Amino acid sequence: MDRTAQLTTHALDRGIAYDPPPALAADGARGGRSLHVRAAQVLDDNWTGSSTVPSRSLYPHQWSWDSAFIAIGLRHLSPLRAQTELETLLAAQWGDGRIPHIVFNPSVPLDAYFPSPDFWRSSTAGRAAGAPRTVQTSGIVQPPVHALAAWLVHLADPGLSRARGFLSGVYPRLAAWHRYLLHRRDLGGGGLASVVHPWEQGMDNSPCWDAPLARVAPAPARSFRRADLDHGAAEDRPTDLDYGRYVRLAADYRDAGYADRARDFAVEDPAFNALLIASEHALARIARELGAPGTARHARAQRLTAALVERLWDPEREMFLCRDLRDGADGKGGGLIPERGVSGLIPLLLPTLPREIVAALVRTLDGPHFGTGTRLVPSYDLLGEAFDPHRYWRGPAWSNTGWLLERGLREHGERERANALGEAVVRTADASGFAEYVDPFTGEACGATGFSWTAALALDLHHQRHAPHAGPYDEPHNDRQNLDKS
Ligand code: 9WN
Repeated sequence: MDRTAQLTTHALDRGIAYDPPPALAADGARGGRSLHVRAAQVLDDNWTGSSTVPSRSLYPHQWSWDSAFIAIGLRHLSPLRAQTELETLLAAQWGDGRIPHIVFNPSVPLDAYFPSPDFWRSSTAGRAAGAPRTVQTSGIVQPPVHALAAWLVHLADPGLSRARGFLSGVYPRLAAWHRYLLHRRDLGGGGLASVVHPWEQGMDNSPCWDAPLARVAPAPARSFRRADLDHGAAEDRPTDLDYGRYVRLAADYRDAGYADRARDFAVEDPAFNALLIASEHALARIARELGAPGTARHARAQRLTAALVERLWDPEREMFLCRDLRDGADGKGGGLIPERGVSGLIPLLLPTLPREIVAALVRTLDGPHFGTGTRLVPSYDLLGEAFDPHRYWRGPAWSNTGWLLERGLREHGERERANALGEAVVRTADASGFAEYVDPFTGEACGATGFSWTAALALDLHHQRHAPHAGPYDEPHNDRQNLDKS
């Protein structure tokens, strides 16, 4: 059997695909099982055969940015499964380039999750935008973490990746995805991508959305039935009023054939754009691996970083803010929303961020608005009026934002801070049963347990501890400079 076939057979085993390396097996052992094994078990339980559900109970389909984070962890268990996770998602891409935020599993009953496929009606309402006919999807998007994930997945096993043509298969789709965001979604005209629904940004009920959402007339409560409350505690979830507004925005977008133009809700978000930029840098690396120069993509990523600073940086608050495109004009088409969400720290990821902005972001992370003393970073301002340590994106700590900030700190040489944050994320993930989110002070589990990205990213951070020589893009440090010039 050749190497690819061997790997394929091995990785397709449904059990825990890889035995952990000895150092990882011993590390963090609890009840005789290591963190590696416990996290792998979650990912195994949530694997459907071609992708991974975020949670069997609460989110029983494939979600876009979840799959990217999941692939980043899965690469340590089965690089093949990690590649498949991304390929399955990308197969549901629309003709206009958008990657839908949910790809529905047809064998799951319609009432298991709301809004279900009969709400989105992708294959009819999305026809003009090129929705696929063979699979049902939602019509909105989520943050573009995918090219970054594809690059990290490739690096986990370049031999398998080349043998399967993984990067050459995903590259055109990822390029079309970025094109869609940069062209169709530049609703503010300043070069950044906008989100047209809070679900698109991924931090659904962040207080940053309260003001722009207040303008939206909610759909009547009797017109839909929430399925999330069958599985999650009402006090940990968005309110019914939030849901009424989510439904109204999504229905209006659908009824307009998912056409992109300025809408009731249109916001430029720092995390969404920072992820697009980080992914554009990753796409440059992918291009280079495929034999094309990545120079133009690195240059575009640098221009986008400058636009992010120009449009969203708030020097007084020392963090990035969201721009509400429908607010009274401030000369840049809209106004900055004066709320501190964790999203405004995520640009720390970006390699060409000006030095003084990096220093300011690190101060903000340590300061009274985000410094918890536990090292966990809350999703929203500890001193903000709307802060709630248990309610979804209004205060709890999430491991995906922890993972992104850990990476940002490492990128800018803040090794000790990165280590402390990474350790806090891993420890809390494990102790909480891989909870969806946690109280940032106590680590108490909130939302679903056995949550896929919590397990995947804990696994990734855990492996990273044992590969201290890897740089932020997982290449050895001395390869980095050459890559940046490519
Ligand atoms: C709506 C799946 C998703 C995450 C989001 C998170 C939550 C959905 C919901 O779950 O959103 O997309 O029903 O609340 O906010 O970030 O991708 O895990």
